[in-house]
Amino acid sequence: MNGKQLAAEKAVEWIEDGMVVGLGTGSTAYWAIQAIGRKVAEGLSIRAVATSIPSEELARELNIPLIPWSEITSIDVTIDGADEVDGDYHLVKGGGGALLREKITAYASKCMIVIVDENKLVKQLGAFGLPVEVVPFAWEMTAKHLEKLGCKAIRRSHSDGGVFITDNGNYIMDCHFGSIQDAPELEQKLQHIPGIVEHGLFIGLADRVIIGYEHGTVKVRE
Ligand code: ABF
Repeated sequence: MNGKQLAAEKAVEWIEDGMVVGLGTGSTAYWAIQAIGRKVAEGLSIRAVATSIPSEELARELNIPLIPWSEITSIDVTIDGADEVDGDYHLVKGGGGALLREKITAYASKCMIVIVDENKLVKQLGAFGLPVEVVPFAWEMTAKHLEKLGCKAIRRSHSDGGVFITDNGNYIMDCHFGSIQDAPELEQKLQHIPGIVEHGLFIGLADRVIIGYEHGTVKVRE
């Protein structure tokens, strides 16, 4: 098993019968959903919500019971990946383009477990372009407002050049700051720019961080 798989398998140990579970997005969350699928096949009784259409499709393939958001009042545990994790457990997420649904899910969760391999640990956020979801209307103007914060904002596109559209019909601006000195301060500034739907700074949302190492160990930080 690689670090991502180790972290994912460990995280699933916290899932118990009767829970409502948030299913993350990305290649690390993929392994958690696979592990949950195995436990469901062995009789674990849970209900789940997914943070993206691909994760929803994977859950259906694995017969993990999905429920509408209208039927839940909270989520017990969400397991999701991240692109960067700093020492304060602030995260950069959204490399997979699912940050809006991921943040809605994390915010509604009693416990959010972040699963990463060692490569995601950073001293300072920002080397990874901060994903920001914006509405298509006047996106170029929104990009200008983002760049005034000190980044290069690039609209995400697919390798074939087509514009990346989120599950919610919006664009992703990848904002290259180089380094983010004060993530909470940047979060406050982002909240005030009209046209931004959500951003990939997850401040104070991670309750537990599980790190898988290539040499086979797993660390849990509460
Ligand atoms: C998702 O996990 C995204 O927010 C984040 O970009 C991604 C991390 O990617 P991976 O787990 O594939 O390394 O939650």
